[in-house]
Amino acid sequence: MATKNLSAYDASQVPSAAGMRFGIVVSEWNWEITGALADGAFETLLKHGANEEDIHIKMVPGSFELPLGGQFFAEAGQVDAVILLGCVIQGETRHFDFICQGVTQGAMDLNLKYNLPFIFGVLTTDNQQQALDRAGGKLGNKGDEAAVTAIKMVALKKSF
Ligand code: DLZ
Repeated sequence: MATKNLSAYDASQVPSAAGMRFGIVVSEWNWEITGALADGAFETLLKHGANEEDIHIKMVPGSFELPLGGQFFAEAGQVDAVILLGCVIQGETRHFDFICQGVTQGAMDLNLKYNLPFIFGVLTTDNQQQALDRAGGKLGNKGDEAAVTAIKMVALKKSF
């Protein structure tokens, strides 16, 4: 169980996102949650200096499709980082495990294949309340955290 607020960070330690280009891929499944994650990520990128026209948002049907949506961004070649946002909630079957395994491995593979940051902003929770708590609720917003991670990784890459 997360014990820290996902939106709590030292803003002075975040590089400027001015001039950085971002793709955001959002899963439509559990939209009440993922829409809030997307809002958090978008607002956080703007807060740190990204230009609105440099942030491109695309939807995919479910979290399983997030890696392919991310790959479409990479193949188009016009972003510096891609944020993958989804929410997988435990059900009665093992579907949860297969989706989580697929999206996690898929995201890692993309990072290394394209030498581009693909940020894992997927909530994997036991129930809806845990997800709400992490999508703008009492534990902050994982979308904010994903955006900050994206900015930091783009800056890191530029530093080499
Ligand atoms: C099918 C399914 C189920 C049962 N649960 C979720 C979920 O909790 N979160 C989510 O993002 N997607 C879910 N999906 C849809 C799959 O991610 C995927 O879209 C379908 O299996 C089609 O490939």
